Amino acid sequence: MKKILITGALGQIGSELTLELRNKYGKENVVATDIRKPEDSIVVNNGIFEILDVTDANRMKELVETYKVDTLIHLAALLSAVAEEKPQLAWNLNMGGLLNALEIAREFDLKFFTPSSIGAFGPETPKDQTPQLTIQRPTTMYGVTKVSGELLGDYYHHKFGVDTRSVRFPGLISYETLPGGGTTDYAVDIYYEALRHKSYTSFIGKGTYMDMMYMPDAVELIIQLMEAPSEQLTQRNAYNVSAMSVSPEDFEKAIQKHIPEFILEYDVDPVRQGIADSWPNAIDTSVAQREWNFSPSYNLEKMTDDMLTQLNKKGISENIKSGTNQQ
Ligand code: AKB
Repeated sequence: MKKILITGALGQIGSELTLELRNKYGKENVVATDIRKPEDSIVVNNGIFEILDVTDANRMKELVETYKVDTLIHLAALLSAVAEEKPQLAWNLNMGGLLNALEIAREFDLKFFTPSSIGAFGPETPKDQTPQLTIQRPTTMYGVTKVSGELLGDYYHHKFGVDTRSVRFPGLISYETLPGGGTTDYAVDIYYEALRHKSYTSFIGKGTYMDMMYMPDAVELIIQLMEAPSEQLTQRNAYNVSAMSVSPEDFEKAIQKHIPEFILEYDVDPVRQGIADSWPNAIDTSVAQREWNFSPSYNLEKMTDDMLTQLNKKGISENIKSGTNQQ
């Protein structure tokens, strides 16, 4: 990876990955792109930033040529809950953007990363220790686009020799950028609300287990996978990755160790609960461990400790006292 272009750089993953890549590979070697350009964003202001709508193949190609890019990290996509509200838009954006990106990776011989998700599994998939290779019959449009994306990754690798790499991300938890429109978003909201109000009403029901990961591990693993020798990688569609399998009451207990008064209540959203019920409880990550040494460092306790510390530093709890809200 010498010159990297990132799409969706202002999203939940992109905003942290971009900064880490700039640190590691040099500001002049990372081109961040997104469909919007907010003036107060650190991603926009501390390095190269270009506007890019990923459905515009000509503009994507122009940027790849202008900056002499050798690696494309394609993150722009709609998440599960919003994709379920707008399935046609989700198909057009998730698949249209991906196909443009893969075509450009083929034409310019780029190394390529795009994330898949635990959303690529469905109700017929084994729920526990979900294998790397298993039934993938998702019942959401998000899942349909993720399975199609995985198949395209395989296809472009085998047919055209593109160096495609991907992982099936679980719910990602971070204190920097909020996720937008996902089923696992409750796992981020719960920390903000614990600090603001010492209570949270979960839209995901008690006893619902889903895989999760703290963002520093997610950023690290993308770099690790992209740096892994090509010949070691057997799964060009996407690797299972996860750091923990967690239910709302597990978060409750972990937060109560820091904020004993914290109360968790439930007001289940049937749409997002339906999506969560169709996903695995806990996936098996042994193939990623074996092939490129995937090894996350944050468990629930360590993540909770860091999340609350970092959010406190951002002044989230002080906002309760002052009555202002900077989020
Ligand atoms: C979502 O909830 O849609 C995402 C995901 C698991 O892919 N966080």
